[in-house]
Amino acid sequence: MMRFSRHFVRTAASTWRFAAKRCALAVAFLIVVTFAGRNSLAQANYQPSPENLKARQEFQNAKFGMFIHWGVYSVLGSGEWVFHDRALTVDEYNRLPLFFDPENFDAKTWVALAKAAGMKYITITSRHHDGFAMFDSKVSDWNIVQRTPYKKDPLKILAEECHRQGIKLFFYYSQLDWHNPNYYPRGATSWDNGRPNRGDWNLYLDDYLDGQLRELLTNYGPIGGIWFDGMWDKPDADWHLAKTYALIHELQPAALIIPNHHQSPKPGEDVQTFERDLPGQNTAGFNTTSVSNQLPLESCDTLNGSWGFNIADSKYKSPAELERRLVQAAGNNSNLLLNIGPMPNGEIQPEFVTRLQAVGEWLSNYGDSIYGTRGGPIAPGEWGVTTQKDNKIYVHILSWHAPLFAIPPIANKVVEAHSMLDASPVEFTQKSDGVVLKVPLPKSDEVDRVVVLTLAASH
Ligand code: FHN
Repeated sequence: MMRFSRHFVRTAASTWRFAAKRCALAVAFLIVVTFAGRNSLAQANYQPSPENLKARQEFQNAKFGMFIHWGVYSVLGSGEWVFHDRALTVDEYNRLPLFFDPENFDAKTWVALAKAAGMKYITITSRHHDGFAMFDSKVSDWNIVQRTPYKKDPLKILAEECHRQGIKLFFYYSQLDWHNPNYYPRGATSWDNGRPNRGDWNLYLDDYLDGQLRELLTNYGPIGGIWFDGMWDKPDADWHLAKTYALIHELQPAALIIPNHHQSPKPGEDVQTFERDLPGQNTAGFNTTSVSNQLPLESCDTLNGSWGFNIADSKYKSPAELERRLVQAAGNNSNLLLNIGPMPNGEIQPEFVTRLQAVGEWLSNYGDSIYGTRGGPIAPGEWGVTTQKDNKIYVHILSWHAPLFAIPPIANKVVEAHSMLDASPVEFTQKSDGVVLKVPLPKSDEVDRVVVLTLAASH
């Protein structure tokens, strides 16, 4: 038998040890991936392109967007979950497109309203959970051009108008599908709606879903991004995210992937969004509380209580409440994506129009304290929030009743302070333990008393 030198034995042993360790690591890694959900890796090693990073900055600067939930479900005026809530069958729901003919849909009016509200981008439902494509899809005839008397592609019209008016357009796309038989195995929200008890999940993802995403990212010009929703219906399923995310980043590198999966961000994603909650909060009960410090943040909410048109929902938020949410979002370094549900004829109900115009009026005076800012430097509180941009800090006093207001220390020297409402000077003292402001008394309808602090140039 061959004799091996001690040195050889030692190195062989360490090589074996090393190989064994590597193996163990690989196995551990595989186990983690498997059990942590096949999606956790998503687009591993994703390096956002320079265009994507630039788009993220522009997204963060935009701060305020219009969310639009519009589809054949709007006909029934009971919100976008009516298919599910009434446990309709596919055959029954298939009649709905026959009644969808939005003769008053006018993209100019919609985009002009978003601009009048001070919104910088629009995110519209290209397809919601009913799987109905609100665009001209060659992947399936379950779409607005082939199944409705309208026979036109409103997303094409809207995209052209957005490009014309300089508003970015994002497409909401539901991964959940209550209509497609290949959305199988079914998920947590399914009911027996007549679909066969079998289906091809890979076909659904690779041909149907990716096929339609390719259409949305090819046929409508530059798109701001894709806003995914519905993965929470099957959180542990393999959604082929790596392939889908790579497809989007390949077709439009600047397009942002914004997943509303209520989980912490995965590689390949470009924005973290929260539903009905500010980042880190979870009053809605399904939001993750882990907040990325890398990705731009967004918080979406409804103007009344519904996403899709709901004829019985008059729980409208007041302009003051909407302005407060926008300020609180900005103070938490987040955008606000505010939703409207247009009516089935394509008109936007006046209660939405007047409130959006009022917010736009407010932004025409206070926009500088929102657009292009980042949250901080002072942490948000019951009293309000701060936003910052260049050598300015905007102290947004939302609820404070005493004449003096103290904030924690600020790194830079404050050289001037004034009220944003009327530029009147605000007295202040700055010491090592903080800054004290002699806050102006609130005007009756003043939602947000903004004190602007100008900082000395940092050397
Ligand atoms: O089920 C959807 C709902 O219809 C709506 O689209 C919201 C918007 O963020 N997201 C889901 C609920 O989490």
